[in-house]
Amino acid sequence: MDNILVSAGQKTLMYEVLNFIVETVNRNMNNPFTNSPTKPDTQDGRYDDAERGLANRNSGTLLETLALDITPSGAHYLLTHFDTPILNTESHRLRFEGAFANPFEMDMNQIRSLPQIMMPVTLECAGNGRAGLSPRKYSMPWGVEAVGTSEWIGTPLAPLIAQASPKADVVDIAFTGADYGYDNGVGHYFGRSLTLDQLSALDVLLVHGMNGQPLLPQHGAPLRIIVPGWYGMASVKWLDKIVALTQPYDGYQQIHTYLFKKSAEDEGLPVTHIRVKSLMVPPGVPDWLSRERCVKAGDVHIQGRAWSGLGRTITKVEFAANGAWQEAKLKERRGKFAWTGWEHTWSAEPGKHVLQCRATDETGAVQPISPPWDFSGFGNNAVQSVCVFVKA
Ligand SMILES: Nc1nc2c(c(=O)[nH]1)N[C@H]1C(S)=C(S)[C@@H](COP(=O)(O)O)O[C@H]1N2
Ligand SMILES: [Mo]
Repeated sequence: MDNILVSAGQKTLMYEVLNFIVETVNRNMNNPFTNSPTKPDTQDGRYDDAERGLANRNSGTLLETLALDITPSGAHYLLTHFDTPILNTESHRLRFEGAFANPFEMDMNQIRSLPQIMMPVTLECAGNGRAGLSPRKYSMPWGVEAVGTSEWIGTPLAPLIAQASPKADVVDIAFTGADYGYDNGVGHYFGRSLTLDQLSALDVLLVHGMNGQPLLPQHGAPLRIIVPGWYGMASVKWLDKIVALTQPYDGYQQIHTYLFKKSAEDEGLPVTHIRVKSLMVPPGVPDWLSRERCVKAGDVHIQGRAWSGLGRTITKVEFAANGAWQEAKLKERRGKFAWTGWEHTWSAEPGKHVLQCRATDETGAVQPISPPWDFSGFGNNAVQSVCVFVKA
């Protein structure tokens, strides 16, 4: 380009154009999904093929298992953003790296030889209830069923962090999984972080087992964390790295998603602990296609579960048929981070009825009747409504 016919100004412009082309090509090479950079508009109650595919992969729990304290493993809800990585338990390593004074790695035998505990913890997806919002966000279309309780088996994380010894200027500890994929054109391993203060306030568990069995592949085998009392996104599956950071963690799942926002422009507040909530086992029997329910008139035993974040106790559950609230009976909970069973006897009279339940926790927080607004549909803890037809 050292041609006398091209002026210095033209030369700069040509370089700028060339640079622009190179940058665009690079960006697009890093993002193979340029055809769908933004999510399509949604219509309430309608799901497209991609969402139906997501719903098929990320199954919800069966509401009838709410009759049990512990959700049978195969019926625990699933939320996996990308594909389930098939990892080799024998060769799997957990690495403590970054700004630790004593970085180290461990294999699964070493992890299993540490002091073992079993902790019943209720896990709920932050997007549970998203389909109940209007307008709803294009995403995993959860009804009410993204919740479950397992007896997680593992070892407390705190002593291992202490052993690795975060340096004085550490601000965040990041947890990274082995699953890689794209969201909005950004390729990343699923990862989340907690501050040192959060870690010392939470009973985080390094988990390799669930309900007396090794973790199932879809629940994070061979290793995950469980962050009790927080929505599920914090409980990173397929864990292979714990990194001490001297700058705030900027992983995609930490800074671009899991924010309570009023609108797209809103800066947002991080989603953290679970909001107070309850569900009932829909009584009676369903119709195969419509899922409408039919109950016989007379005394009907109603049961369900109620839970809240951070180990808060449930102080009250109320049950209503057609808006007439009555206090239900609470059962003992299995542990600080497990849901509380409740039951009630309903005298069912012939006709159509709407049944509802709502919980209150020790802070006085109570479930709202209509969904709290959130742009992404996070944290919907509105009361569940079940329609039943009572036959004489
Ligand atoms: N590595 C990894 N961890 C993850 C996820 C994921 O997609 N990848 N999903 C998170 C979300 S959003 C939830 S709600 C829980 C669900 O855990 P489960 O599938 O075992 O029920 O896992 C969390 N941990
Ligand atoms: Mo989730």
